[in-house]
Amino acid sequence: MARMRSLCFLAVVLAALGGCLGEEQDAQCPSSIAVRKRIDCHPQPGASQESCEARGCTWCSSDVPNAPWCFFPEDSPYGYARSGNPEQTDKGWRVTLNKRQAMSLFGNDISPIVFEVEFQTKDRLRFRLYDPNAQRFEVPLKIDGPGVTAEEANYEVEFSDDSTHFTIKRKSTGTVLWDSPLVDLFFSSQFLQITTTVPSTSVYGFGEHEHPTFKHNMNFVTYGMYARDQAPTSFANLYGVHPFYMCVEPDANAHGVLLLNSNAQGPALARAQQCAAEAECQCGRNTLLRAALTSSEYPSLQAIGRPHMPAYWALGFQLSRWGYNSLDVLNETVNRMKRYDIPYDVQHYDIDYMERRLDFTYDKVNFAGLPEFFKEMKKSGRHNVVILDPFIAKDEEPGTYRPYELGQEMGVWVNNSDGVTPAVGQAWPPGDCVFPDYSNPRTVEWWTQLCLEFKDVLDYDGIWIDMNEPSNFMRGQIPGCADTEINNPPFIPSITDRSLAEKTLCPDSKTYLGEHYNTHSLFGWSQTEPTFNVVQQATGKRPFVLSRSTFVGSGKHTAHWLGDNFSLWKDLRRSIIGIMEFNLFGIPYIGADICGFNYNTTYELCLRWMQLGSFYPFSRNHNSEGNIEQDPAVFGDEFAEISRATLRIRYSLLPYLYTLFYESHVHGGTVVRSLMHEFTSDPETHEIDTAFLWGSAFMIAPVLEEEARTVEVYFPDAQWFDYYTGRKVPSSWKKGYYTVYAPLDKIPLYIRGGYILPEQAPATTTTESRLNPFGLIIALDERGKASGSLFWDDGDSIDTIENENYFLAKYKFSKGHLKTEIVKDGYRGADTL
Ligand code: MIG
Repeated sequence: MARMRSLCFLAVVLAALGGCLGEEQDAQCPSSIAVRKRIDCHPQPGASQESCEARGCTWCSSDVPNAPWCFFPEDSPYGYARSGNPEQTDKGWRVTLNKRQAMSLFGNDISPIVFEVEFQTKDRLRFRLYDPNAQRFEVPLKIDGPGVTAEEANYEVEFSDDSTHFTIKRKSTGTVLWDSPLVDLFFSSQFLQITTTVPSTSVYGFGEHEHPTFKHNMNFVTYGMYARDQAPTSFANLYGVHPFYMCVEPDANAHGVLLLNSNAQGPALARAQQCAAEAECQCGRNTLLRAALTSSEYPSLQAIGRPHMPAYWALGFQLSRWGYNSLDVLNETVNRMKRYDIPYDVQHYDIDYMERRLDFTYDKVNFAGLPEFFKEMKKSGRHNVVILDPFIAKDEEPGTYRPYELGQEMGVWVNNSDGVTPAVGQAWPPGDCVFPDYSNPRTVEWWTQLCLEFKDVLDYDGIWIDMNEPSNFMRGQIPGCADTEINNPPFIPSITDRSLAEKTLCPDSKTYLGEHYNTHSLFGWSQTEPTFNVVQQATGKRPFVLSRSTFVGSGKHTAHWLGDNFSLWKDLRRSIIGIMEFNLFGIPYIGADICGFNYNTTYELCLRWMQLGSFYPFSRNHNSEGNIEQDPAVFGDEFAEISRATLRIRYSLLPYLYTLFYESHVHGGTVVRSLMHEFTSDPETHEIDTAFLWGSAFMIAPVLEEEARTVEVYFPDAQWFDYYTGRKVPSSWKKGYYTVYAPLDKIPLYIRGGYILPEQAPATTTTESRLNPFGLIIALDERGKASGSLFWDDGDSIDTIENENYFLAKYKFSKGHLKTEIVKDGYRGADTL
């Protein structure tokens, strides 16, 4: 039997929601453990009864798909036991754990280990498991808090009386949020496993993955995490790493858990019973498991850093294509966009603008006149974003390619295991290439200098950083990876190819922060902040950065898109899940390639995608090389008119969207959110991932199926108004699904009563729309009340909030009167509008 599991594996078990159904149990089994409660004792492939029993575990087959056949026995003598009493520390306490028996899954088990609890804030606690006798790699993210006493904290951490579990409880309700049996705990040099039980099956998060549903299925699914250049495919590890989940408790409280680890890892989710689920986490070598428990919204707390404030223009519609291949083709595209007057703010330039795919060059033949083209785009109120890859060609004629020569001189590359010679791989540029190590301050200096100089060549407004997993078109660098423990660990989580070197560098490569084994998934993250800073320096304006690889906290500096999706209806649908998840990960400025990247799109798919994509926070139509053109102006009059109309709705609501970004930048929280997020106590909403909200008040219910002319829309308990007519939906439409009409030219949109949304007359660019009159949409609730706010500033200056150069108004409507409270009057631009 081939079983797959991962390096950091997190399992989750649910408490009874009104009584459990019978547990499934195989009568033939020597064990009374319910099948769904089994904890895998042979997480690597190739288990047999012999190898299983040899390690003292129980072997028994099962019909339940993916259930482990080799599992820990009842009353397992393994794992760790507490030794002695907890000792007080600054912000909490710590206790020593000793291994109970010599049984090892992958060798080099560590004992004793320390379990430490810190009460960072009332709502956030962190626990760490570490080796007291060795310095191991830690993710260089400082997650700390002022500290509160155990009495002040809203959570209680306990070891059970018999010391076999540690649990975290919500004090106010007694709900157990975390419950780890110490017998399942493994802490060894290259393997870490922890299991826990969660209080419900409403579990969300874990990325970056393409998930078939927003709320996770718990039938022994495993989500491998390790940054990878991989087109979205179910259960494959993708570009970024976000080991975070949120769980909605049975009483509609919610908590989030971050497993702060950058090694290859693979949370697995299983449902222990009909009404319970179970989790395990197995991590890589040099692992410190640090879990930070937050209150309901992980990005709402300062823990990981709040999202950056995008420029106003960045909320406009954006166009991209890999494979314009010439300025003529691009010109034609732009002209037809103008001819149809389709709102459009940003043009992206993919690698075909470069000369032979060399960073910091442009193709002077096929894109002759590109610098002038940038200037014209600018003059028309638009902005330009250029792509840069992390690959630097090393074999150009001496004296002709400064990015390489300067980098070589400064010593900025990722090195081989010797720590001295640069790692050499192959990717887009001709010949061999080297990889800048952005975790090295010298590399940041080098990158900054080149990006600043390039600004004089192409007057860009933003930088798109692609392929920064980092990708490499080989398995490891030249000449391949040595067969060592670090390159071939005894256990590899369920990541694609079960190799840490496939499509990237060897794990033993050296970066400034440490071995690639530990820092691999931090590559894109480490490139992002320096790129943000240099764009800011180069433009003197609010930076735009679009990064493919992200990690915990990336939202502070970057936008993200969901990668190389396919022009398929399934991908249209799943993009909603992706944008909701990235909002949970603190990267609200997120979108998917509209009309799909891989494959040729079709008229209807692309049209429905333009409608949905008009409501992505990051709204960009992008296409891969060799596919038919798919910009909204290429399919003729009807298509262009529908796209124009939908984008004009987006543009008119941009003041609302911008205000939501302000809120998320200043207070945390999401911009796009699920219905569950707003109507948490309605269990029906927990499953909904076909519709979503902008903030609290604007529901988007797109058509997701071919030939469909209706949509089943769930209306949670609130007063809803049809956006198009301003009319109330029928008063009987409460807490239920209703069929609404959605002809080809319409995406169903609803406004929630009780809210005030600022709007502004739309135009072809935000540069123009920002000069138009404002309005307020006031949607009353059943009591005739509504409230809302408007944030406004000049849209692209740096730090307008910190410098108080902004306008903020709060609106309240009741008893037929609108009251405006000016909270901040630091920006005048809106006065006359
Ligand atoms: O190997 O730059 O995800 O958006 O168009 C492909 C070319 C490299 C991958 C990106 C995609 C981009 C493409 N890039």
